[in-house]
Amino acid sequence: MSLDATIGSLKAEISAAVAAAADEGAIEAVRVAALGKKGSVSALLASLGSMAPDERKTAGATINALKTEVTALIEAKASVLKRAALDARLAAERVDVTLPVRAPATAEGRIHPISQVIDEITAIFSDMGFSIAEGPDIETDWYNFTALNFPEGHPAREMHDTFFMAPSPDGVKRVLRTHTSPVQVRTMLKSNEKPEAAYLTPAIDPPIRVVMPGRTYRHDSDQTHTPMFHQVEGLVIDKQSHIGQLRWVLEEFLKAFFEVEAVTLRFRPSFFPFTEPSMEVDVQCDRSGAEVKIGEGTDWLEILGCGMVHPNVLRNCGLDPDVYQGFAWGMGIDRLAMLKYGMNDLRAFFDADKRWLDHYGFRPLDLPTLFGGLSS
Ligand code: 2NL
Repeated sequence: MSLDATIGSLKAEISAAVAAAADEGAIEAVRVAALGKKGSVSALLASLGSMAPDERKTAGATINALKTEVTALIEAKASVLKRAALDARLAAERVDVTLPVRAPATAEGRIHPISQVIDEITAIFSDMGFSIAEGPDIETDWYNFTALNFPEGHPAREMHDTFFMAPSPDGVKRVLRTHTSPVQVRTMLKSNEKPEAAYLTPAIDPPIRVVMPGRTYRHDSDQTHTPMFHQVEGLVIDKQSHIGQLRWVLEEFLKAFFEVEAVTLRFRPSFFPFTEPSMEVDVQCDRSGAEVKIGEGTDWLEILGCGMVHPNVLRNCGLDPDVYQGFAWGMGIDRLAMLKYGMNDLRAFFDADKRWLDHYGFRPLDLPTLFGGLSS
């Protein structure tokens, strides 16, 4: 084939390829195939070396003209395709400024009322000088019952509707804790799985002032009971702790928690294995409206249990009951939350219904503090 014919067909071939190239990748492939080191036009230029000098002169001019033309053709198409790609990207990534701004997680998310109430309770007791303690949900029988003066085989162990764990290879009997009292035992004792070794080893010296909020478990489920619920207990141990101080602590707590000026409490005799004497406490309230109002009215509402720590419990925790005495109390967090925030079904707490949480939940950055207002 003559050089002119070769050039003609090459030009037609490259032009067709350029026309067919649909995107930047395709036109780059055409450029490499024609002008790259092993490209068709480059191969033609390389063939100049084997030509006679006068033939090379005319052929060189023709081939170079082809190269210039092909280069211009490819560049023109490449710039069109580049522009098209940019347009497509701009169209695809366009922001619709008329859409509403999406709220940040801190504005959308809600704190569960139980978490909020635990924060409120710990804020109040921290302010009174108490520390906060937590412990395991799975407890040994010793920490949950024995140390707390529940005699072995005593019906009270069954009365707690206890979830007993399957027997474990180490021979230690375990339960889902039925109250947060074992955390108090752990506070009084060095944390030790073996009761024998823990015996008579106080972890900290009194005075002890500690509150423990947490999950508790009992085999009970109806409109006012869920198998998992929350309790907060408090413990004060010193040489001269007495019921007068207990009464003051409870009154101060309830005033701060319900955000009222005054509360009136009524103490009734009761029984718990771990306290002597034991008392149940009612708070004066008004139940005439849709919601219970604390701090006014002529009705009574049972709100907590308390008492002086039983000498056997002190002894089991390595404290000499002839030197130390203390008081303790316990109350249900879920019920406190329902009372304060006017919810009527306990089970809704654990339904994980977003609409309920949107309604009753708290904003994440509104942390309860006594100086900022507990729930404002
Ligand atoms: C209630 C009653 C109560 C305690 C809990 C306690 C803990 C230790 C020693 C003595 Cl380590 N007492 N806790 C005392 C009295 C009552 O709870 O009705 N809770 C919902």
